[in-house]
Amino acid sequence: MPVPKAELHLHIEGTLEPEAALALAARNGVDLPFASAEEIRAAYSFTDLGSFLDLYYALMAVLRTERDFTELADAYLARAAAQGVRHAEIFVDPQAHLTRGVALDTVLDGLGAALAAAPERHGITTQLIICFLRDRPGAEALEVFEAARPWFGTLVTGVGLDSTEVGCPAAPFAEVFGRARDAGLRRVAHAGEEGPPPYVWEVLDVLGAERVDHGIRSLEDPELVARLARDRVPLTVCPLSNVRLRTVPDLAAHPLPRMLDAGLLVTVNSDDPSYFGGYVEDNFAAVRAELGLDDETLRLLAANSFHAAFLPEDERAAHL
Ligand code: ES4
Ligand code: ZN
Repeated sequence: MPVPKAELHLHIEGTLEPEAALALAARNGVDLPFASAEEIRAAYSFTDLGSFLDLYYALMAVLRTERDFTELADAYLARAAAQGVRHAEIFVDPQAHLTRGVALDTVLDGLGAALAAAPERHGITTQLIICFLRDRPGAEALEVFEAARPWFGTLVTGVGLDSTEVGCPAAPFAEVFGRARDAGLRRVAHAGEEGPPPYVWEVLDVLGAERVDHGIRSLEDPELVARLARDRVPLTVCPLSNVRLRTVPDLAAHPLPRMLDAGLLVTVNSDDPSYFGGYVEDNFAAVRAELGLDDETLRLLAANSFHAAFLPEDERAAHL
């Protein structure tokens, strides 16, 4: 049995499996430049974050109706449950859908139906984090934020920041992150995936991020490591993602053990599991096999996931 854990870094659009993409393309009359699941999998050969994002955004074209989003999330939750996930804080990219004509209520109500059913159906509690695309304008993020207010507190519990990192400063999102704080939402941001330490400092100091997604390059700056350790800022690390996007040369070279040794609150997550070769327990199994982490360290990583989760203390305690 996989160890019980929380998944804190999971893009719901990144759970779209090739077979599901083809079925949705047929059902919705969407033309895809791929004729088979094998052809789609053959395109999963990435050289960096950008080459992945191109395919990730292209395949989303098949997601059109509320039902599509419900089925997408339900399929993820079924797989997550089998991998020991008891609590999932799920990212969604509303702008990736709005910009191609899919309305916000289609996305959020569709996901919301699956998430509402998840405790009974899959034994998983959930939260939803709306992420803003950092390669698009801050003003657009503000519009999406305001449009999503009806779902705050009930479905949407946080905001995040993702997509292209290098060359896209976080500062234009300071206003929307401030409004999120004022609205009682939690704040996370991708940083230090491809970008050097100043990108991590920026999401901490300018956005007030409470968790850093990836953050693997933080080790290059001892002062940053000291800050992250002192404040117990969780880092949601995604080992298989880092290998597939070539931010690390191979799993054996992954900085996860050094991050643990440095006293950082590290968690292991799957990011975009359909694209990166595995769900969260597959990531646990990979770091066990390739980094030689022992059972005690794996249990620590699982416990960290509940410490880093945005759960009320009584629910956190029930998992530990
Ligand atoms: C992402 Cl791996 C990764 N990095 C940044 N943004 C993303 N959106 C979806 N997956
Ligand atoms: Zn991510």
